[in-house]
Parts: sequence; structure tokens; C-alpha cells
Amino acid sequence: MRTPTLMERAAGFGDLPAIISPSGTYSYAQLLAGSGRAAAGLLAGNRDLAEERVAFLAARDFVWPACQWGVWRAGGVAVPLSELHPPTEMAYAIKDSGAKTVVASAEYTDVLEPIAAELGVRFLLSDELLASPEADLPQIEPQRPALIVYTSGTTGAPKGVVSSHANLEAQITMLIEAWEWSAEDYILHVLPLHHVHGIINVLACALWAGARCRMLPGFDAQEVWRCLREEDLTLLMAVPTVYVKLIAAWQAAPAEEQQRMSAACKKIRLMVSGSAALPVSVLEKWEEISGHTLLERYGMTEIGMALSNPYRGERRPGTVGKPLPGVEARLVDEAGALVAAGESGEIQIKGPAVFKQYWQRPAETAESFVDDWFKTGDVAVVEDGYWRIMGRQSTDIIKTGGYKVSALEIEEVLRSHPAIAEVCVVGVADPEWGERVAAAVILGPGADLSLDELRAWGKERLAAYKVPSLLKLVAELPTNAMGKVTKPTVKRLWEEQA
Ligand code: MLC
Ligand code: AMP
Repeated sequence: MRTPTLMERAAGFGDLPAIISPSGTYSYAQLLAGSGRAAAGLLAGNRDLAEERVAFLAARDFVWPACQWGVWRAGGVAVPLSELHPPTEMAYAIKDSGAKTVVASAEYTDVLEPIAAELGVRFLLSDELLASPEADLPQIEPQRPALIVYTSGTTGAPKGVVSSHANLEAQITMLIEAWEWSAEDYILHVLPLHHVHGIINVLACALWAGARCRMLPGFDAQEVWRCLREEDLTLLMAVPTVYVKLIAAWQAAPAEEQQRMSAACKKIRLMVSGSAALPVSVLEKWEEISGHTLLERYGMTEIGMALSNPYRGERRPGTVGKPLPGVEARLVDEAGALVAAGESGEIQIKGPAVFKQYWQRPAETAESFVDDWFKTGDVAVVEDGYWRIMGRQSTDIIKTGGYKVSALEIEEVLRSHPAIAEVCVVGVADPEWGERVAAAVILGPGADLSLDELRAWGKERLAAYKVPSLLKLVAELPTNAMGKVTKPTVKRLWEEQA
């Protein structure tokens, strides 16, 4: 029995700055003290939350890690919510995870308090929690579940990916080793905090290393450039769309400003891209602007990071490098056999970082593994030792701006519109977003609906799915010989028109 190492390590970093956020600068000692009080408040006199789920929605500020660590130190399972999601989606995560407590920072009270009341769960304000009197905290076994992150797939509603403290520790330490994190590092955090990229790769790695993490309240290209120029940052990690937006901001700046922006990048030791394919054109443009060859890596909520280009050595454009320390990776064909050298196959991953289970979905968990290998659904080929991602097995999974969305879920929402008879949702290639969500819709007999009306109707309902900004009304959708709508054909038609 022991306390998770992340917190043990923090004790050793004492007064070093940990979080630099809109509300101020906080040391490791303050993070331990704040999270300790949060844990005591959550426990409310009990000895251990005993794996109770705690859903929380906190600003991208000190309060976020303080709440997350508070849940962990009380023996709970952290279920991060997203401010980008509509209330129905938040309620789904709270209900599905069986959370008995919801924590919110003040700005989210209006949205979360009514949901908590409706579901009959305890509602706590983060500020009050962080001011709770101290109490004895339990020891936490590393195999206990720590985190549930919701993710969409090709079946049913979003599933909660359960990772243990030991899984997270493995996810963190492989990156610490591979990318040579140290207490000298200072990272800029520009990503959302309901996905592993922001939670693990940026925040948790920084806190493990004793480094500084500068948390921005959201992504803003001008603000990122300001931080790059004015602060002694050493690391930047983001999705390809962020780099596309930073390139656009650089291009829009006057020439002498551009020089200062480019010069500011020189002090950074590493810039990483991941969560979606990095187009070689973006890598090259960013190299021209910043002097950095982006290090591209590949990961997934269920496994953390798995493949990475090297920190030292050749970073090969268009590839995601090689397995990270402790990761076993293989490619298999549709029959489950290992592919021959140079052939493409599904990526399967094994190792201590791989998640425990989908929350309360034993059948889906079992289907996702063969022996102990997790089936990613991504297809790759190995060329000269470097792994190249070819795409996904299913056209129903779309990656837009680094977010994974399920075409099937969007179709289900659109089908609930009374005027809609048939719908087909696909991801179409896009230089800014990687893919954009495109929906082609057939109206029922005699139905009347304009594109603007449909967009207005979908604005709130589809907010969680990153906006099918490309909506189209069509008389008919192309079908195959069986009379079924074929997604690759719809996708091709969209892309031809674009
Ligand atoms: C937003 N917009 C979109 C869009 N998202 N349009 C098309 N497709 C999309 N996906 C539109 C909005 O409607 C709005 O339009 C305008 O763009 C600005 O919206 P925004 O929300 O303010 O955008 P911005 O803040 O600039 O966000 C871009 C972003 C964000 C790239 C910063 O998408 C983001 O944070 N992505 C990261 C997601 C992430 O962390 N994924 C990791 C998953 S973990 P208008 O007309 O209103 O101006 C994982 C594992 C791994 O994948 O390997 O890491
Ligand atoms: P998520 O389910 O949100 O964790 O997203 C994981 C998915 O993102 C993976 O299954 C891949 O499809 C995709 N992904 C992550 N990194 C990369 C990358 N570097 N190149 C291509 N796809 C990636």
C-alpha cells in the first residue's frame, strides 16, 4: 500500500513553482496542500472514497490539478468533464460513471448544480473544497482505478476508459524517459483537460518531472505566440491544428514581428505534435518558421502514448517513429496473423500503460483485446523501422482538430429531426482541421427544411461532436447494389466537390 508516486515526488519539489495559471503561481507544496484539503473535503469524515467516482469541471487553472489530485488522494476515481460539452453530455458522463459527487468551479455552477440535483448526487464547489480543514488521507494501492476518460467508438454511446494509477505511471514515465523531461523544463499548456494529451502528456509529465506548467484558459494563437516570446519556455505539445493556427498567425504578422516570433522558438528544446496525423506540409512550414522539426508521436486514450519519433536522432516526416519504452507493438492482418515485413496491418499494443477496462462494459472490453493485446483499430506499416499510420479501419471514427468523434452518434442525433429520412456522416480531409465532419441528409417525403434551419437546430445538439460545419441537403445518397449508403462513396463525393 502506498501513495501514488506523482504525489510522493511532489513532496520533494517543495517550493519549486508547479503551476503558473491565470490566478497566479503555485508551488508543489501549495499543490500538495490544496489537493490535501480537497481530499479531506471530499472524504467528509470518511476514511477512503474507495474508488467512488468524482466528476469534476474546473477552469484550466491551479484548481484543476488541485481537484484531480484531491480526488486521487481521497481514494476516488477522477472523471473530468468538458466545458465544451452540452449539459446532456455532462449528465451522461456523471450518470454512466455512477459518480456520487460532482465538483465544479464557480463559473460552472449554473450548468452543473441543476444536473447534480436532478441526478441526486452531491454537488461541491471547488473553492470551498480547497478551503476544507485538513484530515488524514488513505494510502492508495497503484492497481486501483484512477481516471475515467470518455471516448467514442464504432458501437453505442461513449465509453469510459478506466486507467489505474499504475497505468498512468507507466504512461508518464515512458515519456519522461523518451523526451528527457527534467525539473528544468517549462511547458505551455494549450489543450483541453478531458483528454489524455492535455491530462497526461502535458500536465502530469510536468508535475512528475518537477517542471513548471503554464496553463492557458484556452487556446488562442496570439496568446501562445506572446508566451513563446516572453517566457523562458522549453516545451510545447499540441495537436496539428494548433500548429496550423500558429502558422497562420505568424503569416499574418508584419515581417519584423515574424523575425522576433521565429527567434523566440530557438530557446525551446522540444516541440511535439500528436493526436492526429501531422501533414508533412505543416511539419515543413513549421520547420521554416521555428527551426524545429516537430516530433510526431502516436497514442490513444486506452493506451497512452505508444509510438514516437526519437528525441535524439532522425525524426522522419510522415511517420510516428518507433515503440516507446515498455511498449510492445505489432501489426496483424484481418485473420489475426502477423503481417509480412512491409505490409500494412492493424496496430495492436501491449504493456503496463494499457487501460484496465471500459467502465461497466465487459463485453466491449473483451472484444477490444486479443490475448493481452489491445486492438487499436488504426492501420500502419513499418518502413525501415519507422511506423507510418495509414488510417483507421472504420470510416465511422472521425478525427477533427485532434478530437475523436463517432459518425454514428452524429447520425443518430440528426435522425431524430422529424424532417430527416436518411443521413450519412463522414470525415472529409481538411488542411486546417485534419478532417471536418460532413453530413449529407435526405429529407422525408414532403418535408421542408433549409440548411440554415438545420444548422441552427444542430448547434446545441451537436456541440459535443465539433459541429458538422459541412451540412448538405441532398435528394438522394449514393447506394450500393444492396441498397445501402456507402460511406467511402459519400466521402469521395464530398472531397471531389471541395
Ligand atoms: C471548431 N470549429 C470547427 C471545429 N472546431 N470547425 C470545423 N471543425 C472543427 N473540428 C470552428 C468553431 O465552430 C468556430 O467557428 C471556430 O472554429 C473556432 O472555434 P474554437 O472552438 O474557438 O476553436 P479553437 O479554440 O481555435 O480550437 C481549435 C483547437 C481545439 C485545435 C485548439 O480544437 C483543440 O483544443 N483541440 C485539441 C483536442 C485534443 O486535445 N485532443 C486530444 C485527444 S487525446 P466560428 O465560425 O464560430 O468562428 C488523443 C490521444 C493522443 O487523441 O494521441 O493524444
Ligand atoms: P483518442 O481516441 O481521442 O485517444 O484518439 C486516438 C486516435 O488518434 C488514435 O486511435 C489515432 O487514430 C489518432 N492518432 C493519434 N496520434 C496520431 C498520429 N500521430 N497520427 C495519426 N493518428 C493519430
